[in-house]
Amino acid sequence: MKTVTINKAKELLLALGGEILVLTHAHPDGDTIGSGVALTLALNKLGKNASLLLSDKFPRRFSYLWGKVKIYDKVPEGEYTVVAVDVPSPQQLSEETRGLDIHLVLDHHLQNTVECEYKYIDATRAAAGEIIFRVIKLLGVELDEDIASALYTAISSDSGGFVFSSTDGDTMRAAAELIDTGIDFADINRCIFDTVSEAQFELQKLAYSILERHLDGKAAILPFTNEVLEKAGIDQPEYGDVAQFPRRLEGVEVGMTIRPKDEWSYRVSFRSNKYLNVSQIAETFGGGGHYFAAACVIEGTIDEVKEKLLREVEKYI
Ligand SMILES: [Mn+2]
Repeated sequence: MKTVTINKAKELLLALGGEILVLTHAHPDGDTIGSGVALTLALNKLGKNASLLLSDKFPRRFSYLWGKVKIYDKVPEGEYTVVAVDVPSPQQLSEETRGLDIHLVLDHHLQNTVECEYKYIDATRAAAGEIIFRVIKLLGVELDEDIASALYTAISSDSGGFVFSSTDGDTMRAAAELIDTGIDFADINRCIFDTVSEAQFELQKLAYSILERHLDGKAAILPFTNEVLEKAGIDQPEYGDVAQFPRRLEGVEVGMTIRPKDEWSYRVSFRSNKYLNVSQIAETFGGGGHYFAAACVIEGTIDEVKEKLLREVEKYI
């Protein structure tokens, strides 16, 4: 693996021939989908044969980006080059996409453990979308409304609507340029932050009733298990941004949302408020992320998972 500059990343993209697959992460958010769609559109504008490859289902809330590019939900047959966007670790890929040879990774996560030939990381950026914004400008591709909508989705999503501390002047300048193309950014923000599906609404109701506080109220846990979901009559849970909930409670520094992955393990999403580096905690369990938002997978029963989490969090809180 070779770490490269953004200029070298641009050169690598320009040199690509044949079919290109732009790979997004599992449990996709606006950043990976928006970055993926924007880069795919830009490569197509350069006359290249690029498509989006999903590691998971395309989220309905971003349906306004659907159909802008060719999308694969399964790894296609044949020869292709893979470029991954916003993918921090192999854990964030599907079983199928984890097996791919990745040519280039473009990402903004503090720790990136994806195996690949070349990697460009800028962890100072609030969103992978900011990196793709810069790459697209270096490629000399004009920002049209489709590219701008996708990039705005990416940047607004990961900066929490430009309110997280990761937001800086560059984030706002990129957003300003995107807004100037004439996109309906208010509607995009509504789709990202204000609209919940009925399934999400049901899950949110459940969330408020199962929230637990630990460690003198500084840690909060949302323990979704198959039993809890079943009892609430939820068979296809849509989690949406429920991971943001526990940290909103006064006095809570870290919120941990636990949900079933398979029979033996749980997926954990961390969100912290002021000082706890949850990326470091997620890493001890083989995951990763950012200072204030991270994720990992932990094996065990729900009680074992909670105990492992609290034992680790207690060291820093
Ligand atoms: Mn991201």
